[in-house]
Amino acid sequence: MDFHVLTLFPDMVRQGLNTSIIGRAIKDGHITLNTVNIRDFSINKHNRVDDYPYGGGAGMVIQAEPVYRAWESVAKNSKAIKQGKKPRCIYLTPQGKVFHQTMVEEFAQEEELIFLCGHYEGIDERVLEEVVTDYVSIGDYVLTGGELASMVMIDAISRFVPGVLNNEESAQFESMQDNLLEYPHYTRPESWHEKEVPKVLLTGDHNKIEAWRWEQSLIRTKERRPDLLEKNKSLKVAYFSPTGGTKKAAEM
Ligand code: 6GU
Repeated sequence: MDFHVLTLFPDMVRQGLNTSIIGRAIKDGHITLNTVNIRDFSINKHNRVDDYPYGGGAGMVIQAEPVYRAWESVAKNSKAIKQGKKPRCIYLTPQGKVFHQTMVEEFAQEEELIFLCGHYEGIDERVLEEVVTDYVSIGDYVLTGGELASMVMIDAISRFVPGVLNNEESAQFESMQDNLLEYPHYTRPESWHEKEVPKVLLTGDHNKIEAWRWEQSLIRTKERRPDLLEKNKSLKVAYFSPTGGTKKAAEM
């Protein structure tokens, strides 16, 4: 998977993704990360890329042409363009569709994604109309720019790229898969601050342990994210217990 990020702050994106699992995935070649500095495509002798908004008001607006040229520098080499299609280009904005796990898996099917990060008051609407295919928000709050949001998306999408997670990391997949939260985890010591590890986890009975974890997932979801169960209710989702029973979201 090839990620391209069009941004005024390429260092922020590179440094943020250079560490841990995603850093390893880049080093191992499972994903590529190409940051493009929009400022390198300035059409102004002082290297400016923003200007005052028509109609007045606070803040500055990023001009269409530098963004277009930055996009073009990536798009012209994309597989999509060679096939006569528009490359998938995601504009990070609180006005977008709210990002969730289903979108993660959908984007993970692409060979190449372009992320466009805005700053200041925004980007001239006309270039957005020409290059953007998807408007995405990472939640209902406002960030100072799209960089952190693009990093969030790249992290979540990369987990679905073959080779990025090792076996142990992949085993951690169940959470969110069925719109359920993960069960609680414990490691040594058996007793800590007079709190004991749940006895069932010490039995070595894997059926019992799986059943307990499944139940904990349901309880935890009901307590912390009842909205997820509500969503499943309307989707008529049934949970299949590892020991053969089922529970419908509607019965929770
Ligand atoms: Cl994607 N961008 C910005 N600038 N702010 C946000 C956001 C994105 N998602 C939530 N807030």
